[in-house]
Amino acid sequence: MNYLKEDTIAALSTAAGKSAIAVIRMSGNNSFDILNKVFKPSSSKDIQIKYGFIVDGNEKKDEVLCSFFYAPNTYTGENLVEISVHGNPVIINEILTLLYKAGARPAEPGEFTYRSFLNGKKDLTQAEAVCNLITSKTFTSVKAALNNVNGIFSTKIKSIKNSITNLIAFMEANLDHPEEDIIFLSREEKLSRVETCMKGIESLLKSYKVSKIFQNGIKVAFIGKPNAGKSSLLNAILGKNRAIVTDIAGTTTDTIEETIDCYGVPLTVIDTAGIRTHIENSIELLGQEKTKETIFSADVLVWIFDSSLPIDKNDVQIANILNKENLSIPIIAVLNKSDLPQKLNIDNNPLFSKLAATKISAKKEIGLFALLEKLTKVVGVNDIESTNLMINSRHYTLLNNALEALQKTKLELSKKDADELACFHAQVAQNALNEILGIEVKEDILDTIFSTFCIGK
Ligand SMILES: Nc1nc2c(ncn2[C@@H]2O[C@H](COP(=O)(O)OP(=O)(O)O)[C@@H](O)[C@H]2O)c(=O)[nH]1
Ligand SMILES: [Mg+2]
Repeated sequence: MNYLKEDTIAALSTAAGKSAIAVIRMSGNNSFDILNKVFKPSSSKDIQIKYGFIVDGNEKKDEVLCSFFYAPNTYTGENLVEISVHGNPVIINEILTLLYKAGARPAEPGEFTYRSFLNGKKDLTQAEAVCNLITSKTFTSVKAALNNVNGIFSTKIKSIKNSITNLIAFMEANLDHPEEDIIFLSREEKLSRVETCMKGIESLLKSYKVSKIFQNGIKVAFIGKPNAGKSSLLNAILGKNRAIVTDIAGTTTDTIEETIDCYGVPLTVIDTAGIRTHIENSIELLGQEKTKETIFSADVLVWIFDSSLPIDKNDVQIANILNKENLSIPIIAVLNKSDLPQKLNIDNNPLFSKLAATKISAKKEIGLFALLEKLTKVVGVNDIESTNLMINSRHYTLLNNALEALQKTKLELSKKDADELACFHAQVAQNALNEILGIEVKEDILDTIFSTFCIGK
């Protein structure tokens, strides 16, 4: 133990895991100095903290700190209190029961954030990102979620929407004053503005695929014949002995799954039972069935070969399984055991020649970074830095709707005297963008969004 009293110490005080808030405590002479180095105060919020006791009549229930946040400068926009209590579920339940008895009711999932949205503290994209901020699995996805919470995504949407609103105003002016020969905005200028808006939307749509990968991660299955080194590769990538490695073929009979942060992508790697023509027992048979299921649910396959041996009937069997299933997912061939004399040649065999191969040694940890890099590229994550927004499927659908409506606007504008229809389609695009921001959005859509939140957020 390192119990030097002069040190300033810091640790998480609340339970580990995902929750609406967590408290980090720091104590020591340098606490304030250290905090000043990393904390940027940004609000003039009226906050008051009081020390005291939660009581039931005369009976003390816990020693607590109550933070009072005064409306409207609070998370929800209403008067808000945070009670810091001792982290024992018994105490927590007791205090909640007291609050409910005294007149509060249990909050629904996401209801604090819902109120923040209703009170105009956050638009819908910002409110949605609060949930992503909690569930994001890597630093990169946290950063993207934070950008959304801070309104970077909504600013982009608002700017496109404002251009459309502006354009609609010009078109309506023309429609309202047909008798006057004034041209408020030339046809070319209108077209060029529509095209600029379309480009803006297209660029956001492009980020969707990568954004989804950063949020949901990708599933990579390690397949190959027994003893190729699948479990060794899993362990080498994880940096720990998660799977049993032996030179006895058929050691891995169940699938083993772990998630790592691979250049910001949550990468779930799955070690599978080796596939071979000769099966020793029913456990191995079940294991191989599971391997096949894993192959179907994976986003990428890493097919591991033992490069110290020539191709054998087991490799051929795997090739046949993969060919038969006509899989559309990417397959990376990994030639393992590059540290041993090389006897494998897959180039001249039509069953394997299409595979782009990567040489590694799982045992000596050679070529692992190149393999991970290849994995992220294969799923379409090329420019990690460009992925700084969180675009979900709701946004994606609405952005597509907006784009389609702008395409129609453009088409009408290129015809003669079709300003009315052009104007109509521009309004459809405007509505879709409004829905992204949560303006005029239907109640049931809001319910669906906020019901996925955790209680207390
Ligand atoms: N020389 C060498 N041996 C390896 C390498 N990778 C795995 N092995 C050995 O090959 C055997 C089978 O490895 P294992 O990871 O259990 O293979 P699996 O059946 O595909 O999971 C073990 O004895 C490992 O130590 C490597 O890169 N080089
Ligand atoms: Mg294994």
